[in-house]
Amino acid sequence: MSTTIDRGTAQGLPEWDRCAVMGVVNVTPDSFSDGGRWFDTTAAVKHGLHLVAEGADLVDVGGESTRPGATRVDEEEELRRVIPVVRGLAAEGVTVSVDTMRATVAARAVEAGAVLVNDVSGGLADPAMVPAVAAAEVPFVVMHWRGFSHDMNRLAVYDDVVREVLAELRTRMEAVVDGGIAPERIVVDPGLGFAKLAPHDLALVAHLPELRALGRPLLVAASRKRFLGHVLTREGSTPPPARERDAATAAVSAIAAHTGAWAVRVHEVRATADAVRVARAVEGAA
Ligand code: PMM
Repeated sequence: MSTTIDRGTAQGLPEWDRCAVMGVVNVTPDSFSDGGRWFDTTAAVKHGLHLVAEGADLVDVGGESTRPGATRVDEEEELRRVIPVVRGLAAEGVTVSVDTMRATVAARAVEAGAVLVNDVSGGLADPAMVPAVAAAEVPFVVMHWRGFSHDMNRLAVYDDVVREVLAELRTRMEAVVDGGIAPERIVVDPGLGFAKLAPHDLALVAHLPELRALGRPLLVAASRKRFLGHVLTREGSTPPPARERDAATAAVSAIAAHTGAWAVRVHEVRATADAVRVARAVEGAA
């Protein structure tokens, strides 16, 4: 089967002939969707391997919760949580990315075997991040971000969310290239749920092809997020908890894969692994 959708690639990463699946290992006691369950190195490594067995192509390891309202963890603690898990998974041959806003954590994670730096702030939170990633010569996720979790709801104000996210991502891409990161190593991400309300997230998912027009591979991370809770809420009832949003997450994965996303980032891998394979088969039959 030939690939009909050009998803782009990031220099330094393996290439997949379909949308890749990034499994999430949050080594935190408080992440909104799987908080606390993997807060131990051995359990976190085991969970990462389980995600690979379920079909994850790469595993994203993070030690700081970015859920709305979250306060920051200190650097020592973040290192303590993340580095042994990155090392353990890399030693097992897993393609590992590190989810961090700190340059020191990113650099140490790359030394421990991470091959991708996923910074939800796109380099804005730590001025040392862009030079560190440039020096490490690894790919870098530039996510759309307007501010730290404690006040990101206040920043969720847009006239035209798609146009503004595109413009702000373009500006960030230019800044990181000016900072020494090769354009071929950039991955872009609309940052669903970050300074965004449900209608903003839905509009971004509806306009993924426009984001592809930025010319870089696109990462989409809808997994278990609030906008899905919003969509799934029955009249007169409260939103289903995060853990009950995996089927909805897989639906977004199918849409994202079908519209050219390079990868989707999810907590529960199996349904999304199926979704991206169905999207691939449909693509091949077009
Ligand atoms: N969202 C979260 C964490 N990391 N990384 C990228 N690139 N994009 C995202 O949207 C993103 C992320 C928050 O979700 P979690 O706490 O459930 O992992």
